[in-house]
Amino acid sequence: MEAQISQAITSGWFTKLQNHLISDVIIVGGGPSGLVCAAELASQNIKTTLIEKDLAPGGGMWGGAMFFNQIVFHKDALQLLERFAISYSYYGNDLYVCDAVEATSSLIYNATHKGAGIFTGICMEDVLVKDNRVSGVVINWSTVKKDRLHIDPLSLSAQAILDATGHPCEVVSVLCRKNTIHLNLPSDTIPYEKSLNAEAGEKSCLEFTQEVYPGLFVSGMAACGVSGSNRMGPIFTSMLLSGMKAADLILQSLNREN
Ligand code: 48H
Repeated sequence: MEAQISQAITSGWFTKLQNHLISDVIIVGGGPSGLVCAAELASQNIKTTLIEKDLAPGGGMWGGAMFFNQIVFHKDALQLLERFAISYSYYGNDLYVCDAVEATSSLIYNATHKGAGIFTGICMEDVLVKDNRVSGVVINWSTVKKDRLHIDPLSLSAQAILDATGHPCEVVSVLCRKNTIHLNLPSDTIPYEKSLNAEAGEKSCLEFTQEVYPGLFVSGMAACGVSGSNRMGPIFTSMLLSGMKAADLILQSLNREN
């Protein structure tokens, strides 16, 4: 019995990994923007892999603000709340409030249920760059990185990569640090986000959700970081909309390539 339990776990996990060694899209980071993008792409039968360094996806969504686990959205997010079956109540001034646990778990459920392959406890440590295009990510166990063990990584390939790593914009950072490249942005160095301004931050997050280098897209707070935009504080409208915009842009680029 015990051996069979272990065999079921290991064979299931390795089958999943082998099935995702080559994908259409790799999303790095399982916060709200990455999860929305994963759910949308997977629902359109795009082979989607999501890498999350923590034990559970959800990123900054579980904690609301200062552990008060409520999530605030502007009315622009209502269509997506309905689509992902997230309950909400009206607060006033076009703002709506949701339970963070329900909202986060609904996004995770939608992404997995539509068929995205989510790998947790694994982090992106580098990118694959071929012919002036990002064509994959280099991965390792998060514990290996945390303990600074000298263990070589594996890599995953895809036609498009999304940096959904939030504030540190880790994929774009490593690309810029290790390569002399020109980003599709005003500056080739990453300015990182500016101080809090809710309206400006929400607007520019959506505006700068884009392809920043061939094969590499940004969403959510990573879009603010690479463009030097304001942070918006604990309001999540643009995170959901940015995930949808990233999915649309990636679909267009896959259609162009194929
Ligand atoms: C694998 C990684 C790696 C790596 C990081 O921060 P997130 O929630 O991302 P977004 O952009 O979808 O949402 C941002 C939102 O949560 C937020 O922080 C807001 C609105 N802040 C406003 C403000 O003013 O502060 O999630 C990113 C995810 C996390 O789960 C990380 O663990 C993960 O990415 N991640 N996964 N490899 N190298 N780096």
